[in-house]
Order: sequence, then structure tokens, then C-alpha cells
Amino acid sequence: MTTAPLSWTELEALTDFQADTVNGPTNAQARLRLFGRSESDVRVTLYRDNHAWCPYCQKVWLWLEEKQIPYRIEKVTMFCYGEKESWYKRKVPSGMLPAIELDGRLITESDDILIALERVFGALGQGMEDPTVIPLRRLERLLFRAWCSWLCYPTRSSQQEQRSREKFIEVVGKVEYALASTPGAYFLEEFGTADVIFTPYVERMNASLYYYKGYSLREDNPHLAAWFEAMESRPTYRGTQSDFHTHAHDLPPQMGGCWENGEPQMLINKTRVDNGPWFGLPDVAYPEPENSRQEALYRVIKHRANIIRVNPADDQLFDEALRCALTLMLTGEVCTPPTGSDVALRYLRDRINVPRDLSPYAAKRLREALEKTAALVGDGQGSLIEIKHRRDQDPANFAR
Ligand SMILES: N[C@@H](CCC(=O)N[C@@H](CS)C(=O)NCC(=O)O)C(=O)O
Repeated sequence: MTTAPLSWTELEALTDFQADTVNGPTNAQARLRLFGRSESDVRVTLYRDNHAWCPYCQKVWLWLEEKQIPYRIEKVTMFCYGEKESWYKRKVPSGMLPAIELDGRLITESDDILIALERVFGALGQGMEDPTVIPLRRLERLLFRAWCSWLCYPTRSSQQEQRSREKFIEVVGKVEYALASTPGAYFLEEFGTADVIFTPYVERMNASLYYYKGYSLREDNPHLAAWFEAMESRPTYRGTQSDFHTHAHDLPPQMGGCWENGEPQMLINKTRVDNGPWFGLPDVAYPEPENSRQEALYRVIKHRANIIRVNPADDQLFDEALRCALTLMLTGEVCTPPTGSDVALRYLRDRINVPRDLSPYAAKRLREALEKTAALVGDGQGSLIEIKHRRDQDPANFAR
């Protein structure tokens, strides 16, 4: 038995999801963050990328959220998915992100930004230049380089692949040791700058090594596992946190390529990240919030005109198919979409971004509903996700 798709009006009645982007929890949609203060208290503007893909932006973003500094957000296009805005190039000729304006003064380079912010607003725990933090900052760069050497260069032999893997695991050992030498789960006794510095790339390492190398950073290292868990207890981190699917496909154009090793575990992981099931992946471990389906529905309804327009399928066909998937997600009732809509549904499934569009669990719910609905009419896949660029994500196509 299959049911008819609900109308948009009927779907609207099924969500009361509301988000206070300005004063509520950390979120990727906000253009202004006040933390209960007034707009006249804003001294900082953060320039970050549209899709929340840029790791150095996440570092500054998380710091501002932790310190609850009122700030404005201006979103800028990255080279890999579109045309850099000319107003931004006038400000920062290299086009590099992040940048901030602090009392009207422009600052670039994420470390310099944090140092400048600390001077005005005070440090977050132990600060950037604290003698306990400096060696941890160096360790983070060491880990970053070992990750790049393994992931971002084609390997000529299985011995070379093995050496890169061992080198990375050796540095992870140093990270485990650093985490083990303090009583809590964080890098120092209290949460602080050092944790913020490690966050963006450790999150990306966890995702990319799982997908491209079959290696699970979070599951294989008990101190990193505890660190992830502690980070996920913070609403600030949860609001900036991405997931495996998003990173597996945002990293190649940013890093100049990510190389698969073709090993059996890697192939299993890749299939799972791309095709599901998405629940239970080691990208997020806190319990699913009760309203994740309502969140997904709310955002699809809000952006449905663009979602339907950018989809390569016929608008009417995809409109009906999309309502079928949403009907399933909210009611549990199976709804067969129009013949030929499987490709269109999977095109959207593959382009849901966390945290840009949805929180991790809302994204999993939506991907699951799109996949189950698509599977009712076929196994056609959407066009392959590009590796060299992501022009399919050009914000210019969504700004109507
Ligand atoms: N050292 C810089 C690195 C910043 C950086 O590499 N930014 C990249 C994005 S993560 C960028 O803006 N690239 C230009 C672009 O992709 O448009 C910092 O720490 O801020």
C-alpha cells in the first residue's frame, strides 16, 4: 500500500520548528549573533565562506561562539565553488578566508585573528601564546602535515601507502599522549584555545580517512574518542559540526584531491557514506534530538523553490517526488514517487550539506527518506559529484 503525497500546505502543518538564529544556539544560518546583547554592542564582523567548508573559518567561528562575543557574519564564495565577490577582493585582494573587522580594523590569518581577539576580549582558557598552548599548536600542524601526506598525494606503491599511514598513526600517538596527560577529556585541564585549534582538521581527518582510507580516527583512538564526545557536549561545537558525507565531498576541491586506497574497508565505508545507512556512522555520537525530522521539513519548505529549480529534473515531477519523501519522513507512510524521479531524489540526497543546511541528524533523516523513496522507483544515481570543483554549489544559483 502506498499513500498519496501530502500537499505543501499539509506538510507545513507538520512542523513547528523554530530557530532563533540571533540569540539561540550556535547555527550556520545566522547573519548576526547577539547572545542577548544589543546590536550597538557589535564590534566584530566575521567573513567566512558560504557553505561553512573553510576549516580556518570554523576555528574563528567556534572561538567567537565560545566567548559569546556579539558579531556579524558576512558570507563569501570560495574559489572552488564560484566567483569571489568583488567587494571582498577590494577588502582582501587574495580573496582568502577568514577575515574579521574588529572595531573597523581588518585582520586576516586565523591565528592573527585569534590573537587580536584575545587582546580585546581576553583569552578562551589558556590563550594562543600561553606556553602550554604553543606546543599543542605545533602538534596540530604536525598532525595536519601527516594527514595531507597520506590523503592528498597519489601513492605509487602499497609500501608507500603503508608508510604514510604509519607516519600519520605515529603522530596520532603523540596526540593521544597529549590528551592522556591531562585529567579531563580536553587538551588542557579546562576546555580552551587548544581544543578550538584542533577542532576543524581533526573533524575533517575523521571524515576523510574513514571515506578514503578505511581508517576510523574516532573509533580507533580512545582519547580522541573521549575528546570528540566532550566536544559534542558543547552546543557551540554542535552548531559548527559537519558530517562525513559533507566533508568527503567538500575536501577534494579544497585540498587539490583526496586519494582512495581501494582497500576492502575503505570500499565498505565509502558505499555507506554515499548510500547509507547514515545512522550509526562515527561522525556524530550524541543522541538524536527529538525534532530532527521537523527541522529537515522546515528547511526544505523554506528553500523549496530553489531546491526544485536547481534540480536537473522537471520541476513538477521533482516537486511531487520531494513531497513523497517528506511524507515518508514525517508520517512513516510509504509514498511512491513518479517514475523516473529516482535520479532527481538522489541528486538532492547527495547535496545536503551539514551544518550549512541542516544539523547532522536532520540531514541523516532527510537523506534516508530521499533514498528510501528513490529506491521505490529505481536505482539511478544523480550526476557524479565533481572532484575538481563544486560549481554545482555556486551560491549564485541559489540567490533568487
Ligand atoms: N593561513 C590562513 C589559511 C587560510 C586559508 O587557507 N583559507 C582558504 C580556505 S580554508 C581560502 O580562503 N582559500 C581561498 C578560497 O578557497 O576561496 C589562515 O590561517 O587563515
